[in-house]
Amino acid sequence: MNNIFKKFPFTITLNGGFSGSWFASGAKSSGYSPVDGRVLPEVTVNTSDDLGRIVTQCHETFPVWRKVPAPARGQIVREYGEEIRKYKEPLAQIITMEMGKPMRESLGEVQEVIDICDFAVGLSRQIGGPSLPSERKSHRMFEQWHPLGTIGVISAFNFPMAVWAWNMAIGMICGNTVLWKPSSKTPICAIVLTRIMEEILRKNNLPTAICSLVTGSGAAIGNMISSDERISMVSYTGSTNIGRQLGKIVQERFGKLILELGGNNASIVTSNADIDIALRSIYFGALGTAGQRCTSTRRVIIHEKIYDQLLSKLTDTYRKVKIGDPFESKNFLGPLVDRSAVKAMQNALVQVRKEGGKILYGGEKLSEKGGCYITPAIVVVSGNLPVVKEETFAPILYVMKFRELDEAISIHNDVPQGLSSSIITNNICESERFISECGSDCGIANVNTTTNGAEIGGAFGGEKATGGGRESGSDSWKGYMRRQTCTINYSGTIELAQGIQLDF
Ligand code: UN1
Repeated sequence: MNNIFKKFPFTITLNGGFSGSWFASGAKSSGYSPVDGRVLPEVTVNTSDDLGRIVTQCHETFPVWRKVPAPARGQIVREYGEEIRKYKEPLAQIITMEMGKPMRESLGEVQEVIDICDFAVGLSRQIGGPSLPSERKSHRMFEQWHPLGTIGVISAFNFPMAVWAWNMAIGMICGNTVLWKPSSKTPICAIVLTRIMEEILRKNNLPTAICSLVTGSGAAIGNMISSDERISMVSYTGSTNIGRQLGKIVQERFGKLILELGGNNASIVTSNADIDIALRSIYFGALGTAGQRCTSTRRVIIHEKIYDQLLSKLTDTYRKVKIGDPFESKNFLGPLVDRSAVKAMQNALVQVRKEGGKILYGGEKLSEKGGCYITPAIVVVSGNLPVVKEETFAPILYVMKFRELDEAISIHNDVPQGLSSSIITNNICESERFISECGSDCGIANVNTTTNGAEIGGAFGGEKATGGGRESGSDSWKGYMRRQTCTINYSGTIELAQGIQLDF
């Protein structure tokens, strides 16, 4: 890791907290790399007292930042994106080292950081509301959007850079200060990204606490962020269970929330599917990031006519998948993030067997260094068994059969989560039904492509137990601002709405 740090033109100290300066008074902790089990550099994490100080700084910086015109805020984000472009390779290496995703995907993740910065720069000249007809003469009514304050971004290990970047880039151009609590599995990614932002803000004579960082225990710090009234909005990406708890705390104080929780994404493959497209979509959907994306394909619902053919091709492809060191480009599947993820995968497989599922392939722990490598599993199930309804963050693909499309759609929707979905078909009626109001109940519904790998330009998020939040593109920026409806009377007299007369 120290060799990677040398590629940056500044020193990187691993004090996990930043708000104008780097500090951390908690314990020193060091993780291990899932790539080979080597111990990662020690990070000093924050205490709850540190957090209090960081929130104060970040919050007190807000009045300065909100007065910077939005397009000028966009220029800061533009400069940041340009800096990230320069360090794409070492940043990707840090991701791979810290959480184990293959380099090709880490490079993709850094690209996502760059893309959202570009998107936010354009957006910084577009955030605004409509002008609306007033029912009163010589009155003008319109909507405008104001910054919220400090936003707390609690992100997960699986996208240790991109998910923060979605929130940071949009949050910053909207005029908010941003406090980031990364996953405790990936503090180094967060320290380096924040360090780059510090340089940009300093160069522009802006208070560096605009983008602050806190590391440490997820439970303690997450709860504190959620209950702190000075944090106007909490954007949480992670499990449905934690999201439910944090959501209640934020809601209790009427804070704003963006929840990006579990997915249980399925692809329906109909008898009119191009089998090769189905195979490739499922392959990347289920195996990308070793099944550790919120959008990973976890279930495949296959028409009975092509079931045997597709399943046998899928199993053959799984047999051939190259598993190993994620720094080596020949390998498609890297390790899981840590040994507890391996355990969780094995537990789910034991459970599904008990519930009547049949493991067709995989699920073995491999002997590679670090103890985090597994073979991906294909499991045949009769439907949404209890364990199938849960999100296991691992490459387990549950396969089911259907006869009628309506039946497939109802199997598809019969899970608590509602993030992403896809249908593989060349029949326009089938695809239209799938994306209609009677089709997929997910926030993302794709045709002839993967459930994962969403572009930053679209709104990202899902329904039901996925939490309902939207981040990234389209009009997701509205979640980062407060709306104000204004009525201006230039009539020279007073007229009330709804025809109400004054009696004097
Ligand atoms: C996530 O897993 O939390 O759609 C984010 C994708 C990525 C983002 C996933 N662009 O797979």
